[in-house]
Amino acid sequence: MSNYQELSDVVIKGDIKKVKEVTQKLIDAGNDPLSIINEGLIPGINEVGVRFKEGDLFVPEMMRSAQAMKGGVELVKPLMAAENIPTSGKVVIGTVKGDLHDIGKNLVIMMLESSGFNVVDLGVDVPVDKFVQAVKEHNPQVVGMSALLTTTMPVMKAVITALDQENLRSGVKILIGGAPVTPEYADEIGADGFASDAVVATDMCKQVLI
Ligand code: B12
Repeated sequence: MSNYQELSDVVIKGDIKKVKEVTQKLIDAGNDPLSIINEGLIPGINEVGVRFKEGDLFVPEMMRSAQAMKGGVELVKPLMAAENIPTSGKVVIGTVKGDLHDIGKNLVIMMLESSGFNVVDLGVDVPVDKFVQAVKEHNPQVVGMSALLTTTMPVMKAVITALDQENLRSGVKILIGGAPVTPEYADEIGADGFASDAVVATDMCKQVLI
């Protein structure tokens, strides 16, 4: 019998083969795909962060765990495939310049797409002008920015300032997220919202369209 704790443990170990195996078993046993992510994979990678901070493991291990987690997410992804809903809006999203973390951003994209949103993924390490260009080109209702490092959070402010300067804020809501980001920070830099996880992010994008 596989359980969520076992899945977290194999993410912590960075064992991609086992992560895939346990994820598949949980899927086969009929577990909810979102619970597999939220109760198995995410607690595992979060524990990796804690151990990294404490100096119990290092970047190569963190990298292996990230790869292992992605292996699990890939298996769950098809199960979240778009229910037959018409496209409800367009979101441009990226991880800001200097930051290579994309697991959380990709989960947000997965949830948005499975809720019928059309998502333009700018990837990681996205410079300010690329966000600005993308808003001009795609005319989205929402711009999403992800930052996982305290050192890259200020780039989100730089993007907002640039969009303001180009008069591109009307009709575009800016949502920010990532582990170190807070609602207070969102207020401080003039973002329209903050979401702590992919489900909340998707709900907020839906609200923008109402
Ligand atoms: C995996 C990981 C890595 C992997 C990333 C692989 C990848 N492809 O993403 C690798 C090994 C590459 C890595 C590298 C580094 N990392 Co790192 N990493 C992590 C770790 C363990 C997990 C991050 C993660 O994926 N979490 C799981 C996801 C699901 O959560 P999430 O990202 O928060 O996303 C959710 C929400 O925040 C929200 N959300 C996210 N984005 C968005 C966007 C929008 C628009 C919205 C609305 C919502 C939203 O929804 C998501 C889904 O629920 C964290 C620890 C942690 N707890 O955050 C450290 C952590 C972020 N890393 C850290 C550090 C220091 C580094 C390095 C500098 C290490 C080094 N010395 O080289 C480098 C930096 C590289 C760079 N330039 O970016 C520190 C940051 C400390 C700080 N205060 O800034 C952390 C906090 C670890 C620690 N405790 O010290 N890392």
